Amino acid sequence: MPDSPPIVLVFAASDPSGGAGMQADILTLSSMGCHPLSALTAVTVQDTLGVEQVLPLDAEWVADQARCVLEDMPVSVFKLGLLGSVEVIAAIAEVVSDYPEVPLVLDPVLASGRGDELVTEDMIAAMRELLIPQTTVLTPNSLEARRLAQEDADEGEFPPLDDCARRLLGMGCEYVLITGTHENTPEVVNTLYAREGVVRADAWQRLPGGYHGSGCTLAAAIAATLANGLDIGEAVRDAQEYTWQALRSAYRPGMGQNIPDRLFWAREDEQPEDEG
Ligand code: PXL
Repeated sequence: MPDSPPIVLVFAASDPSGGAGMQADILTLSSMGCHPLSALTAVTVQDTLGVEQVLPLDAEWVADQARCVLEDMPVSVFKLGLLGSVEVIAAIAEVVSDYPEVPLVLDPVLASGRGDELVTEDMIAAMRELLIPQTTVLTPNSLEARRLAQEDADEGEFPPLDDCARRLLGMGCEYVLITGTHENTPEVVNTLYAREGVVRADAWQRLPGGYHGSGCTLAAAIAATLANGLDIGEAVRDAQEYTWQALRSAYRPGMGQNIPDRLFWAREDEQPEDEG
């Protein structure tokens, strides 16, 4: 029997549109050669146009899903997406604290790409206090980085992104990758920070249109490259390359946003006009 591929345990919410959330993570991890385990945190009702409802699961059920598979299989990396409630955040924080040697990728999902709010202020506080200190790589977009870093809402102006990264590292994570899709720059610049400063900054051609699930794809891809044994710099670079290719090959199955094609490489032969 062949060896098992590296195993990644995902905590995320279901997205029935297949664009973001658990479905995006499972597709990405499988496409990148990992075996995904899934602990569902919430159920959403949404399509490619927007999120209509979010129902968090009972926190004990989330912890039980994770503990059951963790006792059966060796997990190489944890990946966290939309978490649904303060109670779920606390339950996950407790589970992962029993595995301090397992790298943890935290995608701090605060709102959907289309602007639907997906967290409360209490959930942001719980993420800062309970999860960021256990995080290996935090993957906020620039909007999320500013919100997470600004603990005092009365502070007024948002701090510059370098400052946000320093503050987030000060909360206890090892690395922060701030993505630049929402910044007003000709190219998208994603910057990886450690306590010593900038580890790398990568510029990508800005692709037209809106994508549903691009952040999930990138964070899951980082979980996959880490699980495949790459060091942090290479892991973040390869994950960005994969994500950019998936976005470039995106399709529009409904009336709303484009969905990244996480299996772009398997379809390359079907598109002879695409140089790929
Ligand atoms: O893209 C962030 C995200 C993550 N997880 C779920 C989502 C979304 C955005 O809509 O619905 C379940």
